Amino acid sequence: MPQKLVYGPVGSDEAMRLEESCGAHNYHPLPVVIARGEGPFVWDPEGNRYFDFLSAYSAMNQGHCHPRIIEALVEQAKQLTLTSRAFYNNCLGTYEKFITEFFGFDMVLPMNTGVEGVETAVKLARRWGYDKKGIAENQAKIVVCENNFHGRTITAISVSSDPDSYKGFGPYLPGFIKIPYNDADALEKVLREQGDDICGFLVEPIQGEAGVFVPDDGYLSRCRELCTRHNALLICDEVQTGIARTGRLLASDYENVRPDILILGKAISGGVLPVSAILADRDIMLVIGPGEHGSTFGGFPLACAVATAALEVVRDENLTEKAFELGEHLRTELRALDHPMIDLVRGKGLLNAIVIRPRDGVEAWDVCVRLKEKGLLCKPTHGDIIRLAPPLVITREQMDEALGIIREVFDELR
Ligand code: IF1
Repeated sequence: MPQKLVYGPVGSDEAMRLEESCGAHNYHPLPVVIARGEGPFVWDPEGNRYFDFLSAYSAMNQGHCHPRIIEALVEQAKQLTLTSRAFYNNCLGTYEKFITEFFGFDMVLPMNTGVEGVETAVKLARRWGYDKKGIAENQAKIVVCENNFHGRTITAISVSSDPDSYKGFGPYLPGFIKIPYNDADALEKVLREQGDDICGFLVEPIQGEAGVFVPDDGYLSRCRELCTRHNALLICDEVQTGIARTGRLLASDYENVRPDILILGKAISGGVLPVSAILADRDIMLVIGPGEHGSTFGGFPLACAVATAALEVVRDENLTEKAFELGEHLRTELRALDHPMIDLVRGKGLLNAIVIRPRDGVEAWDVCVRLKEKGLLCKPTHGDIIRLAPPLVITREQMDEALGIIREVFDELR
């Protein structure tokens, strides 16, 4: 009898074995397999429940399988999924009106992944530099920050300072100038010296991959002033920090900063589909004309339906205010642990990190494994940092239960 191959769900051991043998080894996941999700929880195939304190790197701000978003997905899927942009469709314009009003910009350019948003912003800024600022052909420069994370394409790794990201993938893209993060004086210096050729400054309002590094108060607003003064575009990568995650709709709202180009991704779809976008006003956005940029899927009808529902959930469930309040609560309680292995706790809203002081060979990874065993999932970064970023729909009671798990694990490590 020939064996019948059936695609379908498998148990944890088999799932891990299959990924190991058939999938590229470009990730090193925590040894847990997720089979189902709802709100702030996920379950493995064996039925164990976990708090999801990673939220797919902040893509699941609205929680797993939010019924309103899933309903929008299913209803739209029955009507129309993709047209390409060769034709109009009856979803895109409605979505574009909605999202531009939601974030207060004239226009949107829809893409799919976060890094495509970054690519798009880089192209738009360069084109603006040539067409509007009068930079000589091929001379445009974009200023970026050390320890950034903007994704995995050649552009993004060309500006990375992490050898894991860029080493062995050269040659790299020219046209970038790297300065220290959280250093407005460095920005001022480079703008003074080379400002005529600088079309933009690309920055994360909080650096996620760097370990939830929160810059000093006033940093972003000074960057805003400097960009305005030197006629360079302020480009904020809010792929991770945007959409209520940090306790404001955008992290740049903390300083009342409005970027010239805003990059969004991840939670714009509530983690349901890859949806990203850049937003800008007309005078900037319209420097790109027909045929000069695009994507087969960018702004596809499913994405329009899902992203609209996902943003409505953020608004209607007051996720911004919830993230702010629960974030304060989380940090207060974590600091109160006063644990010898906790060097510091930092973050804004529900984008947080514990910096671990490794002890007796116990590192951040081991802490995450112990948390997993007690029912809470999170991911270490840089060996000594644990990111805590639950879905924003988590209730205060659920947060306290999760804090109980964290407390238990650290108590065992005293
Ligand atoms: C991975 C980190 C998070 C981002 C910012 C653009 C992108 C990202 C500010 C690209 C993506 C990710 C991707 C994920 C790990 C991750 C991450 F650990 F690297 F820093 F979120 F915390 N701008 N961030 O954070 O978006 O193209 O992936 O949709 O596995 O690489 P993308």
